[in-house]
Amino acid sequence: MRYDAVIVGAGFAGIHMLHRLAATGLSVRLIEAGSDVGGVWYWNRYPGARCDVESIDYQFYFSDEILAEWRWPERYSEGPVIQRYLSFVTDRLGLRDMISFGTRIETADYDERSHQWRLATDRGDSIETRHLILATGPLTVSLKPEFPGMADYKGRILHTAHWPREPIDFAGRNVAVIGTGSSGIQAAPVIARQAKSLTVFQRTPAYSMPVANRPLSDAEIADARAKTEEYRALRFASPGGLRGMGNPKKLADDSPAEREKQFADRWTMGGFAFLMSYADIMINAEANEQAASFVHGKIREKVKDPATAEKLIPGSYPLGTKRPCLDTGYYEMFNEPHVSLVDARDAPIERFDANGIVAGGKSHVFDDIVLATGFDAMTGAIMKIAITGRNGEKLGDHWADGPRSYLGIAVSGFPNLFILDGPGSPSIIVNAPAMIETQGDWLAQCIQDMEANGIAAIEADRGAEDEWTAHVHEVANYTLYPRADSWAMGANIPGKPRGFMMYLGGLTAYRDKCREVAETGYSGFALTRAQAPAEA
Ligand code: NA7
Repeated sequence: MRYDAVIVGAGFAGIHMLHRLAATGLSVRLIEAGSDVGGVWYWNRYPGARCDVESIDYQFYFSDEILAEWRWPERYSEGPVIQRYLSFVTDRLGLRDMISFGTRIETADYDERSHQWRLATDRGDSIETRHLILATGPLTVSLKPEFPGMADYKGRILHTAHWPREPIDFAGRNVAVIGTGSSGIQAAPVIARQAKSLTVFQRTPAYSMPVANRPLSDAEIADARAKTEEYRALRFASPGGLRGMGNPKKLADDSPAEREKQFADRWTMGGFAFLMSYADIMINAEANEQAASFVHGKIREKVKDPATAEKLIPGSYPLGTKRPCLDTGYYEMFNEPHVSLVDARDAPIERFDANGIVAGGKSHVFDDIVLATGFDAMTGAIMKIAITGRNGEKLGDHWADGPRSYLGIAVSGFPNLFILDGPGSPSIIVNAPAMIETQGDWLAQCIQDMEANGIAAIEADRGAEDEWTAHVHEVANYTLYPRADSWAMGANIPGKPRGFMMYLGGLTAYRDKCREVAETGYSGFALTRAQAPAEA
């Protein structure tokens, strides 16, 4: 099989890229491991899975038709609704026949002479393609810790990132949830409503803010549709890829009373509005501490047992430096008599046994254990493919000290390999669909320019890669983000190189940089002309 371009992964990035490239008339194939589109929303089917970006923002804006035809039921969408949306988009754009489901790319080798990538799939197929586009997602490869004795456990073990397709009934069961990131915090209150008992095992307390979800009225939908042009412009002009929400003021601009009101109003608005109470919360430790202290107060207000409340209060890292969670009734759940918290600070998980978990010397009996333990984020899915570039260089070796890229899209030594939503890009630190449209539009234009100008290969210069990678780290070090042991720092995976993996300069600056690179004839890239056919 031979294509002009192969895309790997049928989430937002892959579907948008497929649409853009199919429209150019190139032959394109999308390869997807799952049985349907959706990406992270296909795999993460755990109860309570919900997007933490508002539905009106978390969608494509490139098609007026799709915007007019799809109606979001809620302010924050449930996972299955987003999966259905992507399925709708795929069919509406006539893309489904261009997707091979149930297939994984295992190896990718670049042939310098022909400028082709040779791919091998887990089905034994060989594919040749000029352009290889990885839309494999930042949160794809799950992290499943190996606790001693895990194999002896007789009950059911579930992972939030690989939830079974059939409904799971927790009625009458004693359930454990390990992990208090977004997945654990969303799943636990839903499980608690069914289960006989729920025990949450917490290693690091999270900051969680109320999502304030609600149905969207017809009037709100009509209003959003009428403002399509305005919203489209706003999201691309905002650092976060959103319609707004940011307060341009710094904390010091307001009096203590004004700050308290600002925090309270934004807490009530719900979602990430609170995190954007002041422009300097993520760069100024004092502003951050004041916002954090407001959240601590809220936790103490919500959780009736003071000892439990103190355990739930985070203190070891600044607010927002681990992605904050948005919840519906997470803290309140601990007021229920059948819900308890085991804090690893005084009772770390020692092992599993046949009946459950031993923590802090105490045995806990469970029918089900839910692992909400996260992902090998940003690089995990890319590293699952054995990628060999020019001169036999392995991507794993090139990234041995951490991911390096030019614009988060291209890697030196790996011509015509493109990464979407990956390390070195703003990725999911900004609104993902806005970011994905930015990169997909840029890359579709780049490939069209290559076609039009007889360019067979494009490759990031080592110098441009060095500079961009240094810039990504420099911007991160200006912020408070590196102060947390987060997945974005690679800190949740033992032995993974440490460094903040997303570009924190904002979507607007990133768009400007990508545009400038294209307008200057793809500066920072080496372009190789296709060889003229030999004369007869
Ligand atoms: P996260 O945010 O990485 O959360 C994983 C949680 O699991 C976190 O509380 C971890 O504690 C905990 N964890 C991981 N390994 C262990 C072990 N071995 N023992 C105990 N606890 C453990 O993943 P999510 O799936 O919740 O969310 C990922 C992103 O999806 C999220 O940021 C949003 O962007 C959407 P730790 O904090 O490492 O101490």
